[in-house]
Amino acid sequence: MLQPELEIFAAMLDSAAQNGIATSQITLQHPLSIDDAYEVQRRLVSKRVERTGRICGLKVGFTSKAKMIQMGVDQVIFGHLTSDMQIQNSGRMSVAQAIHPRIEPEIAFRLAEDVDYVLSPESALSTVDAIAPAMEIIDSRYKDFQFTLQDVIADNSSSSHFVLGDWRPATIDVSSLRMTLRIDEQPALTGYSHEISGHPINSLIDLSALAVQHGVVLKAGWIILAGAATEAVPIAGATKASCSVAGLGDVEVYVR
Ligand code: OOG
Ligand code: MG
Repeated sequence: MLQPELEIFAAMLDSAAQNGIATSQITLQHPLSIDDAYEVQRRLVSKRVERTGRICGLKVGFTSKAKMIQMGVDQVIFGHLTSDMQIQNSGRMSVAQAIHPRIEPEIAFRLAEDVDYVLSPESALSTVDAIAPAMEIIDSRYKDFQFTLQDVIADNSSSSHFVLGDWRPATIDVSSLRMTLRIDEQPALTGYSHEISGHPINSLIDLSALAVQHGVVLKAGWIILAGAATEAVPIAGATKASCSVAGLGDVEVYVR
C-alpha cells in the first residue's frame, strides 16, 4: 500500500487515541498486509514520540490461548511502549481519555544488552538483567474493541499504559508462577505464568524473531512485557487493580 495512505491511517489512530473517540477498523475499507500494519504502527509511535516521551520497550501480545480466544486472533504481535505510558507502582492512572480500557496480568523483563538477532532458548535468559510483576492497561482505538490482526498491529497493539512492580533478579524461576488479578480487592482472574507462551521467556524469543523481521533492534535497558496470562478485564468504573505473582511480587494501580 502507498506510504501516504499508511500515514493517513496513522493520523486517524493518533487522533482517536488523543481524543478518546473510537474509530472504524481500517481493514473494513482497505486491505492491509502485516508489513503495512507495522509501518502504520511505526508512524503512529513516532507521532507520539515527537509529542511526548521516548520508546522505552516493547510489549508482546496474544501470547496466551486465553487472549487469542478472547480476541479471535492466532498470531503473536508486538507493540511499542513509550515512557509516558508508564504509571509508577501504586500510582494513579487517568482513564478520562480512554475508550474502553482493560487490564491484564503480565510479567516484564528488562534487557541487559541490545538484541538484533533471533534468540535461542539457551541464550535468551542471559540477555535479561531483571524480571518484575506487571500489569498492562490496553485500550483499542477501534469501535467495540473489534479488529483483525492487521488492525490491532496498526493500533500499536492496543498499548495504553503499564505498571511494574519491583525489579527482581533474573535468576528467579518464572516458569510456573500463580498470577492473581484483583479489581477493587476482589479476585477477578487467576492464571499461571506458563500460560504466557509456555514460559514467559518464550515471548522474548518470539519477539526477537518478529523484531528481526520488522527491522526493530531491542535496546539494553528496554522493558519487555511478555503478554497477558489471562483474558483482559474491563476497568472502567473500578478504582484499583492489582496483580500478585507468587514468588515474584505485587503491583497495583489506582484508576480514576
Ligand atoms: C491486543 C493486545 C494483546 C496481550 O497481552 O496479549 C496483549 C488486544 O488484546 O487488544 O496485550
Ligand atoms: Mg498485554
